[in-house]
Amino acid sequence: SPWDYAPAPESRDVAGLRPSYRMFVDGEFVDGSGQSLTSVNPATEETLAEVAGASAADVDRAVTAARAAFESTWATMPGSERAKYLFRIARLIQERGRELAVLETLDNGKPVKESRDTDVPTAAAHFFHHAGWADKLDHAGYGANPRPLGVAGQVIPWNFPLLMLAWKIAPALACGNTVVLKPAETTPLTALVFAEICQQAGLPAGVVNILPGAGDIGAELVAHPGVDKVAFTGSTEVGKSIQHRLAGTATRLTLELGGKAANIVFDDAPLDQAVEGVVNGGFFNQGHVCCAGSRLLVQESIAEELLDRLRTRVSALRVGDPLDKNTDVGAINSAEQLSRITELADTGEAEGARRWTSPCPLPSQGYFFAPTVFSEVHQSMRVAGEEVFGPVLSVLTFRTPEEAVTKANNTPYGLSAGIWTEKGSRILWAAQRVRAGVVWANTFNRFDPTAPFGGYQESGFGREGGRAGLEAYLDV
Ligand code: TXE
Repeated sequence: SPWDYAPAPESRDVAGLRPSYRMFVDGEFVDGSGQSLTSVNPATEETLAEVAGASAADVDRAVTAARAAFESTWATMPGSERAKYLFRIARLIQERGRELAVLETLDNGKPVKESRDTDVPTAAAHFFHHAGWADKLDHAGYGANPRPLGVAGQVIPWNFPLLMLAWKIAPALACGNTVVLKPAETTPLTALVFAEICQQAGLPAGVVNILPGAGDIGAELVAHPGVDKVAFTGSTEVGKSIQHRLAGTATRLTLELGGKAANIVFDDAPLDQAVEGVVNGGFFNQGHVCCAGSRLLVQESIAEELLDRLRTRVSALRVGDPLDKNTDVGAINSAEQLSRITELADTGEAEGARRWTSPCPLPSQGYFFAPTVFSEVHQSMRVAGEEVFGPVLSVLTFRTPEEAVTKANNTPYGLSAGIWTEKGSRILWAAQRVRAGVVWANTFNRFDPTAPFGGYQESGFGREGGRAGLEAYLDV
């Protein structure tokens, strides 16, 4: 069987796990005065570490430290000096890459080949890219004096803990802002190793502060009057609540929320390549991806053939131990997320879609969900409209390019889309009509710090990466 292979697990010792972790405020690791968190390995359900939790008073302390650092050093330091710190941080992420990859995999459940080949190198790339901006802002056509905004309050989710941190912190620091960041409650560990990296890089105290905590601490942080700019990545529901909370204040806000991306496969598409892209779109990172290609729109004439090939390919995905370098699909991040996925997938069957489940055996312990493909899906079904955020792909068909675009746009979201065709003219035609912040052509899930990433409609507003991402942290 395709799953018979000699496992070559990455050693968990590499992660340098400690029994407990403290929060990072004003350049020091300190105890929190809030509810402590327990970090659990979702692949085994074992406890990894106890983590200090922040209270409202800790939020206040961290924002005060960030303000002091902003005013005393960071904002007025020459960009060429800030660049040196960012380059140092980037290099330290690379040097400690294996440790970070294994720790991320333990804490999050994602396959180590993904944390090793995507999360960690892309996080380092974001620091390298923004380091390169820090000393050029005065010459980038913004006029005499582009200014940082002040203290950034940043809240991130659990699906790409280190990478989302890099997306948030690198541009903020490059522009001269200081940061208070709250990682997600289920995945705080790599953020705290990142805090160590800040110390190692000699970053001035207070420039970066990391406060582990649950949603209530995120709510305290975004509403703190000392915060000038809020950047949030997470659920659409919480994003909307933050928008309400900040209405009428002068706080700047960018939101990166959910998605329900369409991967559109035309009848002239290079099919082998399309199958790989569809699998990547649906199952990369267990489908815990805001821009996941969770809706496959396939042209009717090739639907059967594509589905056959897809099932064969998905059958070969190895689901299991995330530390095994051969694993393709790891663990679902939490018991809560597993039950959300299970519930939503069950509605697909109840509403009449055809359910196919990968025959790959699942481990007996841990939070796992077998890759699932729903065919005969109609647009009114919940699996076609709602973000599953799990390894579940819904397949719909279309006859004409116009119908494909209409169906792709039939969503309140608008984060990403994929187009598969040999025709360049069709790529341009469809990309202009699909309402999505990112449209990939004959590829999927490509991330690069030079390219702005962000959504339309209920996927949020603001961009991360590229020049647009930088401008979210500047007054010009
Ligand atoms: O998200 P939350 P959850 C979607 C996905 C998933 C669903 C629920 O569909 O199934 O959301 O996931 C912090 N004020 N996405 O519950 O609650 C929280 O502590 C400020 C898509 O994990 O939005 C965490 O740090 N902050 C998404 C972060 O928000 C608050 C990624 C995200 O948690 C808060 C994650 C509040 N009131 C989930 N409440 C994407 N765009 O990639 C919670 N938080």
